[in-house]
Amino acid sequence: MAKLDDVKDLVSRGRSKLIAAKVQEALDDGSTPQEILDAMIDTMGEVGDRFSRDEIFVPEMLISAKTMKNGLAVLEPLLAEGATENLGTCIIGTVEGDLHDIGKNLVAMMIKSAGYDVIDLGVDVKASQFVDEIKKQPDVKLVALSGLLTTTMPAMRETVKTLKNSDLGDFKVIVGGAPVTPDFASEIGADGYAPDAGSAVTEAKELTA
Ligand code: B1M
Repeated sequence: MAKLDDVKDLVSRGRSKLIAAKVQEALDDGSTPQEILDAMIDTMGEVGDRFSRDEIFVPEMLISAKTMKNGLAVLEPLLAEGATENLGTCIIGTVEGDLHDIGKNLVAMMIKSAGYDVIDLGVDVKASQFVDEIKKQPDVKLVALSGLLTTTMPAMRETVKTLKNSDLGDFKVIVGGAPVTPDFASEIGADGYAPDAGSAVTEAKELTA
């Protein structure tokens, strides 16, 4: 679909001011929010591949990320599920040392729309910050950890260990992000793993039911 290709092209070239209108055009043209989201995620993968090949550098990755965020803002109300019940509190963050937040934001958005009260601690979140926030909240059912760098997988392991040893209540820990595998998740003692934002909701509901 031509409009979908235009969306991909704008994300790829980091044209952050033009993307919102183009996403709307793609919607008007008949593309579904999920198709547009998938197209943008694919394009970010291609951006990452170009970075790996030294064809682009960090600033280009950054403006593509900004462009995707602006595009996502248009899709957000359409992707939201419309919760019918309150499922408790979810504390989410990207683990220490890691600044990637688009996937984490997507997971936060989907989990919120499923009916959780989401407290987003942002990026580069230390284990102790998760613990401090859990202590402040009365009804934590889920702690969600995102990580995009192989170099921050030890921080994810450390955070899960800290949470599991904390004796702070009956919450579940779910992990995800490109380098995270189901095996890694179970090895570090997480209760759940999800490969993408949609399945994070399914997994969260199963864990906290
Ligand atoms: Co970075 N970066 N980056 N980066 N970046 C990657 C991750 C990389 C794969 C690119 C590459 O080399 N091909 C690579 C990591 C390699 C590795 O570790 N194996 C990399 C690198 C190396 C780096 C730096 C080290 C570069 C440098 O400085 N030399 C640096 C690290 C900074 C730091 O974090 N300390 C860096 C910096 C950056 C920017 C800041 C420029 C920017 C991030 C901006 C931002 O997030 N606000 C950036 C970007 C944009 C990328 C790529 C291109 C795109 C990431 C993205 O947003 N994808 C990325 C390449 C790639 O992903 N292929 C890359 C779209 C997003 C929707 O997908 O986040 O994977 P993702 O989320 C998915 C799933 O993973 C999952 O759901 C989402 C889909 O629904 N998911 C969860 C995520 N969290 C989840 C949690 C869950 C469940 C599912 O449960 C709790």
